[in-house]
Amino acid sequence: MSKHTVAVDIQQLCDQTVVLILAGGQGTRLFELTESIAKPGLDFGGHYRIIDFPLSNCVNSGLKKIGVMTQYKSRNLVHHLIQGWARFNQEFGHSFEVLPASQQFPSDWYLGTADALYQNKDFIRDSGAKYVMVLAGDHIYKMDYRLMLRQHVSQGSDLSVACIEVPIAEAAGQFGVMNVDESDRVTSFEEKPLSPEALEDRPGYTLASMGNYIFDTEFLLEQLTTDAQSSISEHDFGKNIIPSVLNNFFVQAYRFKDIQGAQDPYWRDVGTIDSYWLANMALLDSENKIDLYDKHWPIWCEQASLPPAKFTGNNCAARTVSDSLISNGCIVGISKITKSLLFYGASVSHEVNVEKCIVLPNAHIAEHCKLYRVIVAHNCRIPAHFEAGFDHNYDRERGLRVSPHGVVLITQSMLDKVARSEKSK
Ligand code: ADQ
Ligand code: ADP
Repeated sequence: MSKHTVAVDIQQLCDQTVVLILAGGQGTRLFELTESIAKPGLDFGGHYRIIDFPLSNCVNSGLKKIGVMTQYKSRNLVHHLIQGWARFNQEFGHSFEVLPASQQFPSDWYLGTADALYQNKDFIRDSGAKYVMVLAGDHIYKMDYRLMLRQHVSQGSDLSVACIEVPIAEAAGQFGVMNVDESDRVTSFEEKPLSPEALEDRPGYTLASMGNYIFDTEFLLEQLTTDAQSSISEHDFGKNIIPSVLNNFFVQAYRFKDIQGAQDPYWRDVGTIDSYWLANMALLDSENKIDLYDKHWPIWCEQASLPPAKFTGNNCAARTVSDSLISNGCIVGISKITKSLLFYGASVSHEVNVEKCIVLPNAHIAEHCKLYRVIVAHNCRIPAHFEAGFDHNYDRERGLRVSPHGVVLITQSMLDKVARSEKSK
C-alpha cells in the first residue's frame, strides 16, 4: 500500500524538480564506435546523438533544470551539449549545465553513478529542488517523465524506480531486476543477476530497472552522504543505494508507458554493436516503434547548417532508395540503397549496393561497393569495389569487426590495415 495519496499540480512539480543525467559511461561493448566518444554522445538515427533522447524527453515533459554529468571521452559530447542544448537556456528559459567530473574534488573522477551525484550535491542543493530525477543518458525511448513524477509525489514515495518488462534472455547479466508486491512496491532488487526471476503473470519476462530514478532531495542527500563514507561501497545506484534502502524506506516501481501508447513500450539500451544496429533499423520499421516525425514529441538536436541531400546522375531508373533514411549533406549517385541510414554528410558513389547498413557521418563509399549489414564508422572512406558482410570469416580475417549477430563494423584504421596487408602481398 502507498503511504498516502495527494492531488498534485504537475507543472509545479516539474518546477520543483532538478534532473541529473548520467552521461559518463564508457560503452566498452561498442568497441571502436566509442573509441573516442562516450556512449551517450554516439550518433544515432541520421543526425541525433543518443543523449538527445532523454534530453528531449525532459524538454517535452516541461522539466527545465537539467545537469548532465560527463566523464570518459567527453570532449565531443560536451561540444554537442554546449552547441546543441545550451541554447535552451536562452530560448526556453531552461537552466542547463554540463557537470564534468573532477570539478568538486580535483583528485577524484566519479567513482560510480551515486558518487557522480554526491560530487554534485552543491548543484542539487543550489537548485532548491524538492525532487531529484536521475536519468541514464544512453537509452533510446520516448517517455513522459511527468507521469512518473506524479506517481512519486501522489504516493509519497521516498524513491521511485522506472521499470519495464523485458525478455529474461535480454535482461540476464545486463539490467538490474526487481520483485514488486501487488501495489508495485519494490520488495527486492538485484543488480545484473545472471538468472533473473520470471514474472508470475508473464513467463519468460522479468521486471528490469531502466536506470531512471526519482528521489526526494533530502532523502537522496542523506543516502549519498552515508554511501560516500562506506569503504566497501562501489557507489553505484543499482549495486548499493537501491538495495540498502529497500527495507526501511518506501521504494516504488514506476511502470514505463511510452508516449505512443504501445502495449510493449519501446525502450532500448544500445550497449552493443548488435543492439545499436537493431535500434537504428527500428527507425525504418513500418511498425514505427519510435516515431521521429511525431510533432507532439519531437526529438530535439543540434542542426548543423548543411545543404539538403542531393541525388546525382541522369539514369534515375537505375537508382533505388527504399525504406531508408537519407540525412542532410548526403550525396548519392546512381546506386541501390535498401533499408539503410545515411547519416549527415555521408556520400555514396555510383553502382554501389548498400543493404541494411548504417553509414555514419561524413563517411564515403566509393563506386562498385557491395555492403550488407555493415556499420561504416564516421569519416571512413570505403575504397572502390570493396565488399563486406557476405563472408564473415573473410571479414574477420581482414580485421573487420563482426558482431555475434553478424553485423560488420568498418573503421578507417581497419581499412588502412587491409590496404597495408594487400600492398605487402
Ligand atoms: P548500467 O547501464 O550498466 O546499469 P552504469 O554503467 O552504471 O549502469 O551506467 C548508468 C548510466 O550512468 C549510463 O548512462 C552511463 O553513461 C552513466 N555512467 C556510468 N558511470 C558513470 C560515471 N562514473 N559518471 C557519470 N555517468 C556515469 C544501470 C543500472 C541498472 C539498470 C540499467 C538500465 O545500474 O540497474 O537496469 O542501468 O540500462
Ligand atoms: P536476414 O536479412 O539475413 O534474414 P535480418 O536482418 O532480417 O536478417 O534479421 C533477421 C532477424 O534476426 C531480426 O529480425 C532479428 O530478430 C535478428 N537479428 C538480426 N540482426 C540482429 C542483431 N544485430 N542483433 C540481434 N538480433 C538480430
